[in-house]
Amino acid sequence: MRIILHIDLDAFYASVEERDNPSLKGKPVVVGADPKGGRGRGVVSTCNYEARKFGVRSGMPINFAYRKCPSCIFLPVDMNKYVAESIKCQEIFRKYADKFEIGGIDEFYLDVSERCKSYGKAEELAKGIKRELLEKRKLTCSIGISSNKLVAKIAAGQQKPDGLTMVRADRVADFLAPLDVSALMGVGPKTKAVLNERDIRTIKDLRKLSRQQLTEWFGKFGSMLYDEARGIDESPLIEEWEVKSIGRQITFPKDTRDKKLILETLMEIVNDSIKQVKAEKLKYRTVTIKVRYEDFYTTSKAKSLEVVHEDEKTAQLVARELMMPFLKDERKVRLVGFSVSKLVK
Ligand code: TTP
Ligand code: MG
Repeated sequence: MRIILHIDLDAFYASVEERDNPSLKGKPVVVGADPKGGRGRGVVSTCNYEARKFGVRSGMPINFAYRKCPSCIFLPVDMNKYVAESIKCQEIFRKYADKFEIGGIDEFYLDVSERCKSYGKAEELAKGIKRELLEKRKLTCSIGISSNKLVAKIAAGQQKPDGLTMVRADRVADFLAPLDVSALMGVGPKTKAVLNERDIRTIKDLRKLSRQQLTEWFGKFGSMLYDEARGIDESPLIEEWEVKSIGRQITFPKDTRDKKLILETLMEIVNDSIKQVKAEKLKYRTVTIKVRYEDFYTTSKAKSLEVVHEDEKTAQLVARELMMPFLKDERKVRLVGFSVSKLVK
């Protein structure tokens, strides 16, 4: 039998900003695009729990958020800072795991089956993780403990922020029964609508359907849903390094057609990005560049390399080659971007 922990940091980007700027303490904070007094474009990345009281949510257009809470403090997204913080947190969490999987920038799975022979031990371990995170990084997280990834993740979301929810193997079915079907992996608005139309709202309702019925409606995913509704999930932890990409972009102070300036700027961000790649002991396989013209038309081009690289030289050459055709355009350039992906440890 396995014991799996799921850790999800609370209001991650906003918590990092609050920690680093104590004057924000207790105030509603939104991290995302610039609201420009209600005329801004782009969305909310996240917000702290104070801002959530006003109805602000991740993914909401930033000017909606501004209307809901003009007194909120709006901060830009500082991705480099959050990536660096995520890595610091991982260093803490990894020590507590037999196997470790990165689920996203602020979520992690820990298989602790070998070191914890009981749920009681796992609960103590989880408390230790929370203590060390608070002490060393001044952050809080919510942890779910159960017999697989699916239920551990759902459990982690039950008592946010700063929660700890343990669902022993024999309690899984009861724990899931009253929850909304959207709690399950892969059930988005579309699947939920199909189910709700047939009056299926909770996971308990979902269990009334046969595997065959669900497969008819949803194909292979239907069969997965049948298992999920019963809390069955055998999927192992995937330990591979999974940071999606590392990159930068720069908007020129003035739109420009100056090829030299554009290429120099591109090389600067190439070098910055590769520095980060090296610092994180990664290698890259794919190079992407991005161009936005004065009319905001935005385009990008990528190239995948035969083997992985870690040097600036290759990145510079490929980035330059990818950029050349875009410099033939009549339009002035407003922004250039660069990133590497397919990263491996
Ligand atoms: P989440 O863990 O979904 O959200 P959160 O950590 O901000 O808040 P919670 O306490 O509910 O866990 O996402 C982690 C980070 O990912 C979040 O801080 C910002 C980013 N993010 C986006 O940029 N856009 C989004 O739509 C979501 C959901 C998250
Ligand atoms: Mg989170």
